[in-house]
Amino acid sequence: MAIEEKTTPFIIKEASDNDLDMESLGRDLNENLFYYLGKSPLVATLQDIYHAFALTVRKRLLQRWINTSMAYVKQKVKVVCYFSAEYLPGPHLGNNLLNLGIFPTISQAFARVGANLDYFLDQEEEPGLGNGGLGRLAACYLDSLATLEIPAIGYGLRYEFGIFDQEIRDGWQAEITDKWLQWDNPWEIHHPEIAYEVKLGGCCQTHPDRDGRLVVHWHPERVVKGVAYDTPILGYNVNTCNVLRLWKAEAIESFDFQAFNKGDYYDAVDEKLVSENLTKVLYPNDEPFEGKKLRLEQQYFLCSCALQDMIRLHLHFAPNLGDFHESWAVQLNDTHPAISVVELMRLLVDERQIPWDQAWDTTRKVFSYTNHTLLPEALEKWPLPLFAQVLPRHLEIIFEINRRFLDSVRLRYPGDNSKAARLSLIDESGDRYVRMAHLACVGSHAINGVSALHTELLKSSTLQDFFELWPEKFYNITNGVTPRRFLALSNPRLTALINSKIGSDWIKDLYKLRQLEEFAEDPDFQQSWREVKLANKRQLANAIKARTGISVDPQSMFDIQVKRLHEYKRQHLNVLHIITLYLRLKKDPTLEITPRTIIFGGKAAPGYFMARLIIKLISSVAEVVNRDPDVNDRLKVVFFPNFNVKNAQKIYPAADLSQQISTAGKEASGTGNMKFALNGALTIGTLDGANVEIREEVGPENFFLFGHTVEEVQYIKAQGYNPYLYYQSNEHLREVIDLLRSGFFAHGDRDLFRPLVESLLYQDDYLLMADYQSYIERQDEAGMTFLDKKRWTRMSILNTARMGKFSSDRAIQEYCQHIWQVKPTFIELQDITLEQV
Ligand code: NTF
Repeated sequence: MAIEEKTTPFIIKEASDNDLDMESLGRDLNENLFYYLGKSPLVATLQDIYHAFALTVRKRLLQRWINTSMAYVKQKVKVVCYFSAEYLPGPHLGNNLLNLGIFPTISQAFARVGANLDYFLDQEEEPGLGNGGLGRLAACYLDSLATLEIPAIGYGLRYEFGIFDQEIRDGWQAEITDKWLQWDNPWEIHHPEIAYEVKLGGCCQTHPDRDGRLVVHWHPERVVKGVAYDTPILGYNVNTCNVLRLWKAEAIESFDFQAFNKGDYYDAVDEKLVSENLTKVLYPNDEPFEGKKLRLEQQYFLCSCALQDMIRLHLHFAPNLGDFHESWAVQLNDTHPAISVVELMRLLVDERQIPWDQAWDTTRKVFSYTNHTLLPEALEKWPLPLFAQVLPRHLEIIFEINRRFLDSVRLRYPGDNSKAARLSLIDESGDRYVRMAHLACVGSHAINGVSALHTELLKSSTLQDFFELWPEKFYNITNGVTPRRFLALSNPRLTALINSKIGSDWIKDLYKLRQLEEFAEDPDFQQSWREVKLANKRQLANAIKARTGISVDPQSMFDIQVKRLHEYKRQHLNVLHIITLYLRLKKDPTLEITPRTIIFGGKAAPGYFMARLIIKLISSVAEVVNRDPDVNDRLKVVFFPNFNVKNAQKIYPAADLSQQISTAGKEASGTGNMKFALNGALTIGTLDGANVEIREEVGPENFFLFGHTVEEVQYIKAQGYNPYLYYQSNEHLREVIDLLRSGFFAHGDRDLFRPLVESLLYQDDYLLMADYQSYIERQDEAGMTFLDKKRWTRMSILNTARMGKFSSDRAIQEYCQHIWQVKPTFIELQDITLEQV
């Protein structure tokens, strides 16, 4: 239709209520296949159809997104910016169908033509832009922000290679590069026009300006361009569609023409390659910190692009930056983006000549900081020479922040030099380092831990001096997970059963699950509950068979531990239990035991020797146990390769028992623990991280608790812990360790697992030996309880029913109220007209 014929000629996109009907969806799918991918339905592959379908859904998101951003601008709302070096959003298509409210109709439409929607959903390569809990938490928070209609932008990095894909070869982990971008990514929109220059290296000079004021000039060694790639993040059952904006590094000019003219083609291309290196790859380390120059450059690149973007947006609608803090709240997801405190100071003071005190006041009001770890080896600190090399101007600013800060500390604690040394942004106890956690604390108005226990430990240990200085800045905000992805989407059977009893309001208000309590003993409901679990277990059993070739019995107890491999998470304690069960069966092959399938999953940092060895140990024990006729299938051990969001969605719904067995005081929160319990798994766990609160909520009688408490761990260590004494005095433990060290699980090789055995006997930093006995006892109890179907089912229902607190919606509401001071903005779908644009 020609434009003149339209009744309202300026409408470029109509607000239509019917863009979700089958007819328009089907038409768009065909058009995308034809005009975008150049395929006829006859020759289209599964990947093509997925792609055309994704574009069809993206169109619906864009309609909502543009309405959302226009409403934010018009209403001049305060916006939350989540700064995170990692995001693990998982596959988008299924989640967007769910949030649009069209999952069931689409699934039926596919079924009508004899197709299974799941096959198409399975085509999506998930963005693995994170290592584990921290990145997944960021994704859950974006989901909740949109669902709660909070104006928000997620800022991050568009790594070309995300977390590696894991394969298991001969029992060892092999890392395969992740190629999530090998097919076009239909969810992102490339914005070459949204780009910023980021300086690196070089030196600084101070000159007087025309008015005689001293101004600093940073002469960088090189300049890289950051370009925006946007992914729409739709809320559940609302029109709010926020954005995840990821930065890709590019050369300022893709050719150095001077070099090219001289005929040096390779130099010309070189700059492009060097610049693009910046966002090439995600560092695959979970907790231990690695002080790599490129990593510091990545962190700074993220912060500089994001802050320049915010300032540009701000000045689009405001005359100056005077009220910047009233329009923006920035949450620092751990210290990875902490350099943004300094970058905002630089942008305000050096580039916009705002007086230091005013700039500092603004900065502190804008930022808040979440700490995610107490492990000393995970705390980021950059060697001064490296820092000076990459960010010379920022180091000067840090010195100035520190000078002023320490002056105030000395006034507060006269004569206490050790206090000042402990609080300082610079660690001067040996080689000098910049302490990023201290920078984040000083530059923020709020600091929070991620579980009640973790926050208390922060206040009494890691950040004790800061807590004494500024107790009013500290908050606890216990982590949460999104019930959309981790129940409604991943467990459709349980969702249908729950909905049949209490409706679907729980998807937006998880406390509503409490209404299930009244059915906990209802025999019919119990029966359906068990059928759902069994069906989910069958599905996982099929996946296990396909991935590993191992057959497992869906009737056995599925006892699961999935998370990054780390000594403090104690996957090897789980192995000690397996060997204990194995020895019992060897001694008495007729022994009655609860049949179990013990499933592991998780990646090890490529450079973490012990973590890799634990994977080899699990595979080796599995190989022996699974084949032994004395075991006769009553015990199966599986290492499920490549644990990621996609696989997680199959695993949590199929669990009977969730293993949360870290040494007390080591796991800041954990979020897998919440996903398991939400799906009706019972937990065997220590009093660590959010386990403490999960147990409080579900009731101690519905939780298998074991192990020493934080205080006991501290006491045992203070007394001079000797793990060897536990070996000597516990006969069963001794047999387990002896079998392990005999080479029994290593084809007679006594050396293979020696490093593990020796670390347990003579070092045991994570107290496996001290917790072994109580772990075995609680496992035995869990095994017995599992045989009592009614009791187990009741406990399982109560676990799900009492998980309300662990919704990421609750967590985000707390951030909004206590830290960000932001409110929801209702989004209406309206016509978008040329006049508005
Ligand atoms: C992790 N921290 C913690 O280890 C988990 O306990 C917690 O659940 C998640 O953060 C989310 O809060 C990290 O990954 C890091 F980077 F801080 F080490």
